[in-house]
Amino acid sequence: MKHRNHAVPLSENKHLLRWVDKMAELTKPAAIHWVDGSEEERDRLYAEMVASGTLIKLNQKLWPGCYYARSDAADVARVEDRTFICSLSRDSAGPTNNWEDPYVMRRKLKTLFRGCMQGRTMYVLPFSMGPVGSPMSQIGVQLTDSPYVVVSMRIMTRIGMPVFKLIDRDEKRVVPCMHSVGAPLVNGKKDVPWPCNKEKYIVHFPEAREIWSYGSGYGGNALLGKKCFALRIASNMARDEGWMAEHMLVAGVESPDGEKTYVAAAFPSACGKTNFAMMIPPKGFEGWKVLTVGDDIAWIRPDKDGRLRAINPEAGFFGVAPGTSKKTNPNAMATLSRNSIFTNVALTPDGGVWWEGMTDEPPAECLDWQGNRWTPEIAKQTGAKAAHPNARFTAPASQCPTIDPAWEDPNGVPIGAIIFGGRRASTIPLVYQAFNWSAGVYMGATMGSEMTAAATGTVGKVRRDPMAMLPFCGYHMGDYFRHWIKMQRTLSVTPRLFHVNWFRKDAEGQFLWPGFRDNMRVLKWIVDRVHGRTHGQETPIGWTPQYSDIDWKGLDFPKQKFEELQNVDRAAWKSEVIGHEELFIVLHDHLPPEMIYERELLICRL
Ligand code: SAT
Ligand code: MN
Repeated sequence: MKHRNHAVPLSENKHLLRWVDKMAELTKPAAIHWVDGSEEERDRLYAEMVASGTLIKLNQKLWPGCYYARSDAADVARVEDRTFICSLSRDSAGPTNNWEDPYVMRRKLKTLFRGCMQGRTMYVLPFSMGPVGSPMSQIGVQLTDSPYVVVSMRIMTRIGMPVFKLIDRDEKRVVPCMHSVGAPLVNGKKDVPWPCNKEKYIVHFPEAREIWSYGSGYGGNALLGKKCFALRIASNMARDEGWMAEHMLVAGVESPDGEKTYVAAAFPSACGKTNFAMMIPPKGFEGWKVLTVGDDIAWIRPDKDGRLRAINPEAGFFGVAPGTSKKTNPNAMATLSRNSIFTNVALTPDGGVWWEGMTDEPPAECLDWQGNRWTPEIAKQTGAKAAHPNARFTAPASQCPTIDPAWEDPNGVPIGAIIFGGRRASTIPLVYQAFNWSAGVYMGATMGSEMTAAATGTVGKVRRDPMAMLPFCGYHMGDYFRHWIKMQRTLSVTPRLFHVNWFRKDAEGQFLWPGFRDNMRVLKWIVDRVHGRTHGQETPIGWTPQYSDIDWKGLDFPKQKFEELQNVDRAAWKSEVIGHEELFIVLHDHLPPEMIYERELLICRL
């Protein structure tokens, strides 16, 4: 292949060319690189980053095509308190988002971005969220001074020439995504492996459909197709256009006789969406299969027959590494075995990677996520972790052994059930089904979960996280509930709505449920409910399975323990409902009346 001169624009779109000029004028990069998405380009970027110290090339015999990065110790997760929804009015952003006047914010951003790319290359990175050309897809262009972001986005989205071609056809609005690590190389300043800035801004302009991100190179802060576009901006598009942008995995359940049922499931970050999406059925479920469409984000739209269909807007998995193993998720392990990027895990002496939970036996020694010597003894003495708790793998979805044959279907897959779930030590049963759509919306709206390391904050504290969208809904949460309620009117078949909790504990603080593969037993009950062929027992909170409704083949699980798991404690639920108030009070002036009715009905039933 002829070597491409990346300084030459790869698009003829006047708006795009003008915008790139304007942004270069503002940020003053030393060079501009138009990203074609080729393998040659990828290899060159990897080689440059290895030379500059940003990446370490892993042992290619053990980890073919894999690279390793250590971030700055202060740039390790999404920064929710630095994330802004700058809608024209404060009211449209709602009380759960940080808001700033868009004019004030634009002025601030201009100051921050002025000259911020000096000494660096500005990459012009076109990407498609969803299969290129699908009617359900959207396109964006990210300008970034981080080559790490370029190679990561190459895995996580569809990038390069095919997208420039789409842009040149000028049929779809392009979402401009401006990104800088905020570390100009001026006055002979030497570069560091992970440039970033102490001051961080992750900014969304919902009306202009625009994203500006400054100061961070990590995950959802910097890979702007992910949470910024596919959730915060897309939730605004979806509300306006009658579809849904959700923080959900999508998986297909195939029965031994070939019946296929797709489910979408909303769990907060780092609560097991990736494991669930790639589940291997347990002993006793021979012939059953779970196939993976997506592990994090779903775009869902009614088709012409009034059925909800979903696509995965992403093309890769940005999964939490710690805890991932051949035992807990062999499909993820196979997916990440090649052509992947590892960030903030540990580096082993043979040029491989390791993280807590990957193997039963830790390596005798390794370098931790900050490059310090780590041994199991040091860990015992100091509590030091080899991998950061939010260490991630970035791996191509196409490499997943259970990837669904329809995962790139431009029209998406039909959704039979939507499952909500959180991490809750008490009160919430293993599984229950909402009585109907509006009760289900209430169920999703009042979801709570103990916080994890995926965001900076207090790990372990229960926070209300409606539909797992609290940090990702790009407009007023009350209006978002209203949109959910309204969606039902456009449907002829409504998916059934469920709630699961794999994390309930007994009085001794031990998990009651084995989880992982055994979640298939719960999933099978859900699928049977969707097809109307199993029993549901009426309780104050919804329909629940009885012991005999669950398929226990291959697992010896005592009935009494199941009943403890499913127990609806009325006193605990009464305080749970008071907990719901906490969020409803702040949303009150936008809350749809259905939420109040559902709450009253629930209180009456209790
Ligand atoms: O950092 S990301 O937002 O991409 C991952 C997550 O928190 O789910
Ligand atoms: Mn997520």
